[in-house]
Amino acid sequence: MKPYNPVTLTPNVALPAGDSMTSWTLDFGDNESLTGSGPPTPAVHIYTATGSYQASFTMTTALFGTMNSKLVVSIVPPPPIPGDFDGDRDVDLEDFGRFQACLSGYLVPQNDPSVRLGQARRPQLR
Ligand SMILES: [Ca+2]
Repeated sequence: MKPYNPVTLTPNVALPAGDSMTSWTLDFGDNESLTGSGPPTPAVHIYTATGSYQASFTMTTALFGTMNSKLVVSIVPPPPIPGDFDGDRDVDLEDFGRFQACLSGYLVPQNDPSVRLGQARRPQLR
């Protein structure tokens, strides 16, 4: 299945003159995080499930010590893709097979190998 939710989190930090960042941690809220020192850069992250995640950014500066900022990240299901009949986020030969089976009917033998892929997952007739 193709990933559908890459999220870019960009810590926006403006320190007063004379201060500098000594370390930072970007916690994505799903047990994964990034750490670094110096100015943070935008981080791209992929969440593996839909839901709400409490992300946080913690930084330590020379003058102010440790500070923390939180953000709720909501991952919602993506819109359906036209032609993706098996819901795996792409349109390929399996989808074509399902389409062909619907077009001709389940009882019509299909000789094209791509069509057989779709037929293998068709519901059983009772
Ligand atoms: Ca598909």
